[in-house]
Amino acid sequence: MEQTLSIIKPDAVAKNVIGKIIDRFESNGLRVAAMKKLQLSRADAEAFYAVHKDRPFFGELVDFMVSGPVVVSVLEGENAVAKNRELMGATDPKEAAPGTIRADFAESIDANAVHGSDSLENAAIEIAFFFAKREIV
Ligand code: IDP
Ligand code: MG
Repeated sequence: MEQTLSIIKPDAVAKNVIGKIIDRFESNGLRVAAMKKLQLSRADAEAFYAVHKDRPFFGELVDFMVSGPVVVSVLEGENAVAKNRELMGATDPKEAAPGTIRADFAESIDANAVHGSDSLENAAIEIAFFFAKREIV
């Protein structure tokens, strides 16, 4: 059993497809162990994406992540980290495989509907960023 962090980004929340995205997880062997909707502050977004702080798109990424509310979840299941990444599809929705969340719900490489942890180690760090232990059940 693994846990991973998922974020439904502001573009997908604005499109009112939270339920459709969560259904992709639930229909593919993942369960929601924790979930909340919140508005990230600029400090939150900068801290969460600190690994990308030297990338040219960092400013745009932060602007986008604070542009509206997000839904943050802990997803649990067998190979949850890799399974979530598979269901998400490639970072650029134009390159995402048909039937993936980004192919179906995302518009562009910056407004790409979802975030998912890229390793078990980062999943633990990202889960702890958003959730207290007692909120994960
Ligand atoms: P990932 O979300 O598929 O793991 P990362 O490379 O970790 O992709 O990038 C984090 C986020 O930064 C992406 O999801 C996307 O929102 C944004 N991003 C990545 N590359 C670009 C780019 O070239 N232009 C604008 N935004 C980008
Ligand atoms: Mg990433």
